[in-house]
Amino acid sequence: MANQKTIERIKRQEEIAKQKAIEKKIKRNKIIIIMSSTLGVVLLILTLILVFSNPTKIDSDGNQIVSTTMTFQGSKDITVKVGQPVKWTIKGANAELGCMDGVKSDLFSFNGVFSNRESTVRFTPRSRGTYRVTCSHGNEVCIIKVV
Ligand SMILES: [Cu+2]
Repeated sequence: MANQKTIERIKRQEEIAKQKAIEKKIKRNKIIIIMSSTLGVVLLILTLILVFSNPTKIDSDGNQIVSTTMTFQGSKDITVKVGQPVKWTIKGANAELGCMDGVKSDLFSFNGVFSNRESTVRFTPRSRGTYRVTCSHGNEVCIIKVV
């Protein structure tokens, strides 16, 4: 009888040890999941900061390189630095952009064609500020921030 009890006790202890090992494993997996999701969130935030801070690219001639797409809704707003020439490539997304083929602002005027092609607008912003870009008859196409 005493032997039987001892065997049962040992079995119980073994079961408890097994249970503890499983719990340890689960705990470790939880830590791994939390760490990797934290890392994922951090990477996502860094990517978003990089995308939205929109660091200006500079070509070998010192031009600030910007490119956007022109649709019937206009173009994405751009941010450029003061005193440095800008090479702004605008790609027309639609075949017929109509009045939006010509754009103007206090920084430049451009009578090119964006419909179904890519055109480059060049200007050098001389003073900081927020500039409206409009189509040929005055509707806002986008905003240029000079910083
Ligand atoms: Cu218009």
